[in-house]
Amino acid sequence: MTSPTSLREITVLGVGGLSEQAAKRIPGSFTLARIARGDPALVTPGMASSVRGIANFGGVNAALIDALPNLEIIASFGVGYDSVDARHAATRGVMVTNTPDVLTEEVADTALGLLINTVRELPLAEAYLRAGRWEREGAYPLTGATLRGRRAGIFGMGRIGQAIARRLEAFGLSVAYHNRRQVEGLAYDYHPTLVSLAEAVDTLISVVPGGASTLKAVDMTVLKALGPNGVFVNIGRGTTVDEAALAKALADGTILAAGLDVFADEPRVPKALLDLPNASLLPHVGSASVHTRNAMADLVADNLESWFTKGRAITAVPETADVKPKGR
Ligand code: NAP
Ligand code: 8YV
Repeated sequence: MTSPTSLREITVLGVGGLSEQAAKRIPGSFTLARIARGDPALVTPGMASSVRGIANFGGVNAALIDALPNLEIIASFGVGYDSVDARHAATRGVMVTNTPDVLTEEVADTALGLLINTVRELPLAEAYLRAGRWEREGAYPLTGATLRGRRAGIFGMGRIGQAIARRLEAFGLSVAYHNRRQVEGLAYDYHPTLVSLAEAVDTLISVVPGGASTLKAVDMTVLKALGPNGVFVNIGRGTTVDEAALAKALADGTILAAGLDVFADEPRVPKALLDLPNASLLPHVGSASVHTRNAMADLVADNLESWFTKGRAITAVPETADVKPKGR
C-alpha cells in the first residue's frame, strides 16, 4: 500500500468545478490536475499517463474512463451518481464511490421546507410582503391548501426517503411508499407500483435516483392518479419526471401544486414551469449548506486516501462493490 507521504506521487484529476473544501483537501494529499468538464478531449497526454484517481464534480462517461488507462478510482461528489458510467467503470475494474449518509438529514430538511412552501405558499406570501402589498392591500389571502389531513407517499424509501418519512410522521401525516422492493421491518404501507401509491395518497414526494429505471416515471398517468388535490414534490432527480406532462397537469388542475428542487436539464428550467404560480421552484439546493457540502467533499477525499493507502473504498457504489485494487 502507498504511504501517506507518497500519495503526492499520485495524480488525481478534478473533473468540473471542485467545491472549496475539495479544492483545499485533495491537493493537500495528492497531485491535482483539473479539467473543466468530463470531456475526454480535454485530457492531455500527461494526464492520460499519470491520472490514477478522479474527483468527480462534473460527470464521467465511458469515453473519459477509456482515455485514462491507469485510472483506479472515481470518487464522486453527491450520493446520486447518475453522472458517472459506473457499469463501464466496473467492466474496466475501476472503483466508483459516492457520498451517502452525510447529506441525508440536510436533504430531508429541504424536502420538508419545499413541501411547506408549496402547500402554504410561503415564498408567494413573502414576495407579497416585500412588495408592500400587506400594507397597501391587507392580509395575504388564506391558502386553499393545508398539510392537515394529507396522506404522503414516498417514491424512493431509501436513506433520504426514510428521513423524510420520519419528519412527515412528526408533522402528523400518514406515510406510504413505493420502491422496487419492500423494505424489511418498515411499518409504512408498501405499494408495488407507483400508480397504486399515487392513487392512495394526495402528496407524492419523489426521492429516487436518476437513470434509465426511473426515466419519466412520474408521467401523466401518475399525476392523474394523484388527483386534483394532489401535491407533487421532487427532491430526487429531474429526469424522473415528464416535465411537459407536469406543467400541463399544473396548468389544467389535474394536480394542485408542485415543489421542485431538481430539473431534467439543469440549470435550465422549462418556461412552462417558471410561468406557473402553483409551482414552487428551488435551484437544486437539497444538500447546499457549507456544513453538508464540506462533509461530502471530505468523504470524496477520504475515499481517495483510503483507496490508495489501505486498498479499500469507504463508500463503494453497488456496481463496483467487488472491484479490488489493481496489482496490489
Ligand atoms: P438510496 O438510499 O439508494 O435510496 C434510493 C431508493 O430509491 C431506494 O429505496 C430504492 O429502492 C429506490 N429506487 C431506486 N430505483 C428505483 C426504481 N426504478 N423504482 C422504484 N424505486 C427505486 O439513496 P438516497 O441516499 O436516499 O438518495 C436518493 C436520491 O436522492 C439520490 O440518488 C439523488 O438522485 C437524490 N438526491 C438529491 C439531492 C438534492 O440536492 N436534491 C441530494 C441528495 C440526493 P429499490 O432499490 O428497492 O427500488
Ligand atoms: C448535490 C445531489 O447537489 O447528492 C446528490 O445526489 O444531488 C446533491 O447533493 C450534487 O450531487 C452535487 O452537484
